Amino acid sequence: MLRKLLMATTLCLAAFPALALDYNLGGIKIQSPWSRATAASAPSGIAYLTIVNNGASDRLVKTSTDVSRTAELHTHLMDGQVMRMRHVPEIEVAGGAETKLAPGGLHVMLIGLKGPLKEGASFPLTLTFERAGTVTVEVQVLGIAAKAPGAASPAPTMDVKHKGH
Ligand SMILES: [Cu+2]
Repeated sequence: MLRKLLMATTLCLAAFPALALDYNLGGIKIQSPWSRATAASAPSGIAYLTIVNNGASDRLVKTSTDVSRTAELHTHLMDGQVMRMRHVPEIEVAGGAETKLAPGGLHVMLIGLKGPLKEGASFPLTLTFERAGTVTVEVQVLGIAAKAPGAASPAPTMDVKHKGH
């Protein structure tokens, strides 16, 4: 029974494709840049993306955007029982590997938002790699509680189906 339910959930998720917005920069591919909507008074926002590097090892050294004063590279570290964010000067992007900027880990911190990020909107984010150079991607703003692109808001029909279990 549980197995069936899990399978149904998997199928539902598969029916909602991730935002198919990829950007190529030499051997580097940037997949599905996304962000969360922010409350009106929020001083900062967060952006996530996946970097697939099919070329030589590289480093993400700088990010910038016009929606906030600065865009810093951050990571999360456990400090005892407390999860803290910490600024990192660069992010290693190993060759032949995938580097994820995702909730709970590496992310781009948008500090000093010039206005709230609104669900459904998008904004440009410029990424500079030490070797590959610079690429500007369009970041999709998802819901305020989104955990990943494509899994953000299950369609109502899915809930109806699951009520049968
Ligand atoms: Cu942060």
